[in-house]
Amino acid sequence: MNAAGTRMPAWAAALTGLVAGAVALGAAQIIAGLIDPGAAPVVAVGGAVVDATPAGLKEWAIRTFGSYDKAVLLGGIVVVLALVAAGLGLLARRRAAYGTLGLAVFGLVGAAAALSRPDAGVAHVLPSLAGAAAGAWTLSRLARRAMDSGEEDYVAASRAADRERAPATRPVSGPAGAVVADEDSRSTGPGPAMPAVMRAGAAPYVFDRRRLLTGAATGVAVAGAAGLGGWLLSGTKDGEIARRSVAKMLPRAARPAAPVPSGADLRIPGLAPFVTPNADFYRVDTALVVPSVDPARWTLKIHGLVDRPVELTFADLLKRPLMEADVTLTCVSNEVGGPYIGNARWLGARLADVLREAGIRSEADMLLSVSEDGWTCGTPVDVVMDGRDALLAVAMNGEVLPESHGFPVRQVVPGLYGYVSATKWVTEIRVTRFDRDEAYWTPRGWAPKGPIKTQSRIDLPRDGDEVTAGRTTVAGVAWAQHRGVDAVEVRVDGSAWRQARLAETPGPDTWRQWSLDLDLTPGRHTISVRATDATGYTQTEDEAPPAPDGATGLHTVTVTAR
Ligand SMILES: Nc1nc2c(c(=O)[nH]1)N[C@H]1C(S)=C(S)[C@@H](COP(=O)(O)O)O[C@H]1N2
Ligand SMILES: [Mo]
Repeated sequence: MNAAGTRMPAWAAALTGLVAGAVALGAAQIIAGLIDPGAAPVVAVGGAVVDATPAGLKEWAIRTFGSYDKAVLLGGIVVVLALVAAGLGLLARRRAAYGTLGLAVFGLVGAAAALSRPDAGVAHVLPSLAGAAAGAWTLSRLARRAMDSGEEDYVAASRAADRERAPATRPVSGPAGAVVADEDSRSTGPGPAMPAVMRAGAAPYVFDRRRLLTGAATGVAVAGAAGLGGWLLSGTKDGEIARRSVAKMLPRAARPAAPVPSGADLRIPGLAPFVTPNADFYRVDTALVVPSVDPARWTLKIHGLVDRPVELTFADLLKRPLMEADVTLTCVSNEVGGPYIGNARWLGARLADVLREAGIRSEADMLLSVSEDGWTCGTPVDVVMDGRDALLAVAMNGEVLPESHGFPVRQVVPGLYGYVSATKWVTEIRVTRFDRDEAYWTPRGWAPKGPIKTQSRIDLPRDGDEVTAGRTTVAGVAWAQHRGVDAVEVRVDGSAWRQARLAETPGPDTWRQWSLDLDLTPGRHTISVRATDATGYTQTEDEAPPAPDGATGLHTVTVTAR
């Protein structure tokens, strides 16, 4: 039959594939919105990619794209999908079955990725499978719409020819429904005349650009509406409502922290403020979609090597005496001089007390905490039990935890990098042993244990800045959580180290601001900083990359004085 007609042009075939792909994703999104946003195929595949990505590449991504790494990954997946969808459209032009087959393969890949996610249920295959079905239907429908008009033309033309001989009324569409124009009926507006390729005995296939484009536009609109619907359904608003209701329930601290000493913040423009506002707080996690946890249904199970397993509700947690603590979080993947550090005042229940009630067995040395989305974190038991302010935190800087920072409950343990201590959306703590269990990052090239290394950073001037010759202020932050910073020194052009002025701190668990006024002669200068912690240890000049257990080396900036 095809031999009788024209073939769809390649661009048109690619377009049918693209639109089918968009409809597939839109359909998947709306169903995922009903089930779980994490089951959306792009998110599920992205999550699988994140988990499978070697540590080095992930580090590179975080370094290169910063907080945008997730957007870049999702964007990359969408671009790949678009290319494949266009390719499927081209294949389907040869044989319709190829398109269906390709979409089916896609549906299965998405479903497998969704099932592989740690928090998956069987229902998580639905978005991908339904999306693939919707995509396949759209693809064949669009192809027919663009190409089978020739047959109608042929029929219509022969009828018209008949009518010419015996004139009859034209079909009219109307409310009575007697003759309703087919939704697929030919457009009548200006446009290319249909080349009715008619050969004896065969219904010709004719490519109709207009019909393809209107069909494609409908498909794109449907896909967009479905995608938007899915996004609205996926509970972004529910999360805000839940946060607001929790804000009303939050009790005052039974043990409030003393106000932050006024001398903790030197208030130098360009210097990181002592308290990092929540909106500016760095975010690092593997979650492509922020887990949305309903506090009314949240529980924390503590089990494993304990005498009495416990399960706490959110109300149980709030009934406990809550305490405040100023703690600076740091990410192990932070480069020397990097931005993945922030300081906040946390409100929460003392983790050690909760664990003591469960009765930790003596052979246990690891707390394997698990988040809503299945991420895991291994924290040494002795660190949590040694009296430091390790918390199950519910508030950050006087606000309910933001969703991206772990709402409704996260761990905070002073002195340990976030990947081994700061579980967000925490729902479970398995008391276990390091020789029995492994947390998420361990098989991915990061050390099982991660105490924070003594470090310092120059915030101003910034690398590459031009400064006026003469008096210049250098300032920054230094940290050695739970040991405390005792000294910060600055070196210009390899001369002798000079003591910087230290700001006050509320305790050893936060970073400490420092500053020093320098006299710079005109020309290029290299400025380095180093910190000494309260154990007397001075940070090493030896350079090490972030993996496996934190970067070392001195932060150095080069400036030009004029
Ligand atoms: N559930 C979950 N919690 C997590 C992570 C994660 O990937 N998932 N990342 C950890 C890491 S590596 C760090 S550095 C801190 C960062 O906390 P923040 O995003 O609130 O700054 O969260 C920790 N908690
Ligand atoms: Mo981290």
